[in-house]
Amino acid sequence: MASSKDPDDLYMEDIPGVKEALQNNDTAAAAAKIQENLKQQHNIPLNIAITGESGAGKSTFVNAFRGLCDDEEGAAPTGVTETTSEATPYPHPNYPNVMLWDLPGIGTTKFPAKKYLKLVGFEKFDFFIIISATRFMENDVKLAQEIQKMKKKFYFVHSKVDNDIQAERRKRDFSAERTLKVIRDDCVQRLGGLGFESPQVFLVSSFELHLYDFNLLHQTLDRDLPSKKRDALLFVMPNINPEIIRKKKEAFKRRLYWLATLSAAGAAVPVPGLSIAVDVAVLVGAVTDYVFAFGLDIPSLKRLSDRTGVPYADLCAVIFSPLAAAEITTELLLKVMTQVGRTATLMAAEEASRFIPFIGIPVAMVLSFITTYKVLNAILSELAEDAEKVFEKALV
Ligand SMILES: Nc1nc2c(ncn2[C@@H]2O[C@H](COP(=O)(O)OP(=O)(O)O)[C@@H](O)[C@H]2O)c(=O)[nH]1
Ligand SMILES: [Mg+2]
Repeated sequence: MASSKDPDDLYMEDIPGVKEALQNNDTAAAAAKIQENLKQQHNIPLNIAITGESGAGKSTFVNAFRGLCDDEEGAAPTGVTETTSEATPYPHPNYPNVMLWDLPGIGTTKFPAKKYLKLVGFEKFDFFIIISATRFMENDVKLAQEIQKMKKKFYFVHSKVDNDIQAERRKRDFSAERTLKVIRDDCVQRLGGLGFESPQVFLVSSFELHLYDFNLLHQTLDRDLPSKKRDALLFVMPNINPEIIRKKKEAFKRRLYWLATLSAAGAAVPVPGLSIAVDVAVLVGAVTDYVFAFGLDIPSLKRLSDRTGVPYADLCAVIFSPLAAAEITTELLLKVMTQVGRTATLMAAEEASRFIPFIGIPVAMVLSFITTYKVLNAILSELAEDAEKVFEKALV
């Protein structure tokens, strides 16, 4: 971001007209604008194309990215010979606005790159991931060049790197680092020979996304994506390290401001035990979002258990928040909010009051803002901590 401003402050200015509406005491208009904006943020589409030769590991990557086992219902079929020449969309289970497209290998379609891209409908994709399990081929390069011409982004991924490591491990002077460097150099050199000067190549294992370059791939995509699409990608990222979890928390924290303002605008029902009135449906939506992004909903936890072999009960055992591994209902959320609201420290109040951008609003509104901010912030922190504990249990 080319601004020296606090990113939180930038967020505050994001919804035009809200501040004015509140200053004019038009709380209904302010609430409507915020709600509309939150809804839009939630539905930002992201279409990711996965391409590469048959057997490269495209379908396996699509499943791993979505946290699915290869034999699960809704998973892309793997280890099968491609029979279709069309791109197959696979929505993320928790965020159907994010779609992974399993593309046929260009070789299987027998089309030149330009025609192939037209056939799969290249316009709709935000970027392409070109996968190869062996060496990148002429087809891969031609495709990349054509994608570039279409002003789209692409990323080279060398898959099944766990196999490479496994094979090298037998050698006496084995070093994982050195092996990875050799593979990377080889890919780069090969692509150079085919006409691509110093390309970036990511080494990935779909069976072990938390190792190797998958995290680097995310960082690179995050940097290249337009800012409004970054959170969409972030929220579907598997929890491959504590850093991802922290980033998710920060992204949600920026949105807290609007949720708190919404409750300050007060078009809502009162919460017993707390001196606030909130739009409970919106809060249920927000907290469900936290739980989904952290992978703490029951289906996500079950999938994680299936993928890692760590029993579901063991994963649940490290969870603290009553909102994780549970169905989030209005009743449950109100109960948790009341409990958290009573015990949440005042620390967050100061933090929250820093955000209130309009002076002269009624004290009740300020209180409502701060309370909602505090309560949601406490819930968010608890869930992030749970996500970290689950991550540790499952992968460390
Ligand atoms: N060891 C290992 N095998 C993989 C990996 N990705 C895919 N495979 C295997 O490679 C084979 C082909 O994978 P698939 O996803 O069907 O390839 P596609 O034809 O490109 O969709 C399957 O047997 C997968 O299990 C990986 O990261 N590591
Ligand atoms: Mg496939």
